[in-house]
Amino acid sequence: MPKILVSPLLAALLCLPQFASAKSRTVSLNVPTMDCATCPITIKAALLKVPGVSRAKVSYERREAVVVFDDDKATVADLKNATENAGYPSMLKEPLK
Ligand SMILES: [Cu+2]
Repeated sequence: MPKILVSPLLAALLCLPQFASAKSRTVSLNVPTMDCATCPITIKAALLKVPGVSRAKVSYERREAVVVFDDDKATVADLKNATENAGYPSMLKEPLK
């Protein structure tokens, strides 16, 4: 096998078990009480502290937080608790596929 092909293939194989074991889920939360452009920073930090959350994209314009998390480690209730404890109650908007 040409050497140039070996390392990407090896990297892909090494990464596979992680992707296979984590059930990644994406949800969208309504966060209606955001009232300025720095609110999303607070909310994002709170969400990223929840174990299992890998990504959080918070939009002030849309009053929305899109969160990617591991279904085995976190629940939607955990995410809602996190935003609420940061001062921003939220509710599940819609399950994204
Ligand atoms: Cu604010």
